[in-house]
Amino acid sequence: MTAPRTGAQALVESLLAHGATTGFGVPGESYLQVLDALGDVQSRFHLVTCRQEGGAAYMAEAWGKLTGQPGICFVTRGPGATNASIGVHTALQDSTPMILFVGQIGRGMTDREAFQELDYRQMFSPLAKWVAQIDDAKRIPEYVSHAFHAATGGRPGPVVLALPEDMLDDACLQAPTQAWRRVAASPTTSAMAELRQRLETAQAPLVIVGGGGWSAGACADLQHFAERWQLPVACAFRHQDLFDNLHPLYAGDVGLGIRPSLAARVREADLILAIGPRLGEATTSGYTLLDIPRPRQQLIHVQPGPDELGRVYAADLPILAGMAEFCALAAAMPGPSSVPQALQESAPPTAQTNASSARWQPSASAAHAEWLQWNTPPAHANPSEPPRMDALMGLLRDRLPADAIITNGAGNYSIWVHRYLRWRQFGTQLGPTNGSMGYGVPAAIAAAIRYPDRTVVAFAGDGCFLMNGQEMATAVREQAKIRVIVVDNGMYGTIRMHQEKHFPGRVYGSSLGQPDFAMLARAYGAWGARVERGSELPAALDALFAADGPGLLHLCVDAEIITPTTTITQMRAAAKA
Ligand SMILES: Cc1ncc(C[n+]2csc(CCOP(=O)(O)OP(=O)(O)O)c2C)c(N)n1
Ligand SMILES: [Mg+2]
Repeated sequence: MTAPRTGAQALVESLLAHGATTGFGVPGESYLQVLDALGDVQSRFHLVTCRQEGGAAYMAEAWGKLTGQPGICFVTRGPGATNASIGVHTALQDSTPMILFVGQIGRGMTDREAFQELDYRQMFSPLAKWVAQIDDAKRIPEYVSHAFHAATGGRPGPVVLALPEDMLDDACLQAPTQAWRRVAASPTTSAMAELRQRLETAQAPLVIVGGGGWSAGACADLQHFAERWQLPVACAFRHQDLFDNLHPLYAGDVGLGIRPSLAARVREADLILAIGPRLGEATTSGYTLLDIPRPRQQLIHVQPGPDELGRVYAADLPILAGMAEFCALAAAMPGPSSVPQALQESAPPTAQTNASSARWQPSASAAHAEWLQWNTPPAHANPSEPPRMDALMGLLRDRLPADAIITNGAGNYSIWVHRYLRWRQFGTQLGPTNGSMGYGVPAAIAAAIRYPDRTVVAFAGDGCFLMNGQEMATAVREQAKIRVIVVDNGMYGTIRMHQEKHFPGRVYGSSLGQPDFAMLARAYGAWGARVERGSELPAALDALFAADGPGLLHLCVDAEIITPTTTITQMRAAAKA
């Protein structure tokens, strides 16, 4: 028992006890007491006041993705909770630990459709790992501990906790619990033995990494394991920071618009070791790379939670394990034993490779060479043309430090980002695998608050930017040094692309106007400039990176160039043919 305090004070005390230092939110009269209690601990907990709950929830999600600690978000009842739901869906599909606290109507008014009343259990049950309401202030320490463990344990994900406003005034004498501890399964000895034996006999294995719950240590172990066996490693959609892209074993990313030669490698592999990814629609080219339910390739599927194992794919070897736990054992596992003389003669082992891995080492090197070529932006002779995304990527990757954090939302502009940038270390890519627009700017703000000394670049389309561009005001207030690049083609380009494929020439509902994004940035108090010619790009980037606070480049690109490989005219002609 501790000194008497209100439920709101006990809640804040519990957050501190679990190590939370930062939260994102939009205030509401439903949780004034929590705001008041947070005001008392300002030096220990930073509350970032946002402009829309969608932005706040994305920031909390990005915080969770970056740190592995649950991202904390506070919103008010009905209208606030519904706005925040986009971030909860992102956390669900991206396996990100997050806790959304929602102010709720008083307990005595339930089921009257009181002002802004919403049944959170019903609304969030398909979106969150766990949804609950704290009806008894004495149980706050129990619920908060449960929330941290539910958000982080097994497959990480979002938790929603409703806080009836009158409960927040009740007394709570119960002390907070000790800080949460990560709970993860370890692979069994027999599973690791079987993995080793399957690798020994494989002819063309491929590792695909992805999903949530990774850490820098897990990535380092993954690299040791891959090196010992000379395994080619591909990264799942928007998980390109799990393996050093310049490592000779890096094969590329298995995402939307996959490199055709990598798609062929996935199809032709005889063993897929999927460490973490669910192998969802974006990672399997619309469920075409692996047969369902029984892939043609042997499948070893490692998942942090039991639900995905055997759900879509009948794996030959399902392994329930945390990423760190699996990679630690994989790194410690002895390398390949020698193989029959005949095989050694066809591919003699080198100093770096050992016998059985030598079988596929040339193929791993070829995959990396293919990727390097795919990743090289083409040269363009005429810089007086509108700025080109491939040229921008070429310039950017020369100047970005290895620890720069890159964010984006959804849109065709992201295809160039994913194709031409290079990720060198864990925790440098924040992209929504649920393809949610409007993510780039808020995610960048969270990243810049967490790592004020690192370079943070947010990419947004003209459509994407205006879904959460209002958070530029938050960036300015927080002095979050984000570098935003708005790729303006005057349209919802992805939708236009699909229209041209399915209804060539019939464009409806996908065109946008062209606001002055640079002026808009300046209106928020940020630095802003407009780029209309490719030749202006180098100086514009210099100025963007030199800006004191948040900055924005408004890039007026040629709408014709709809992907790195095709134009609208070509696409329309192909669809009509
Ligand atoms: C929140 C949300 N709404 C709608 C969509 C559907 N959608 C996917 S991409 C896209 C267009 C993106 O436009 P923009 O940001 O301008 O990028 P562009 O494709 O033009 O490069 C839309 C509307 C989505 N993914 N997310
Ligand atoms: Mg656009």
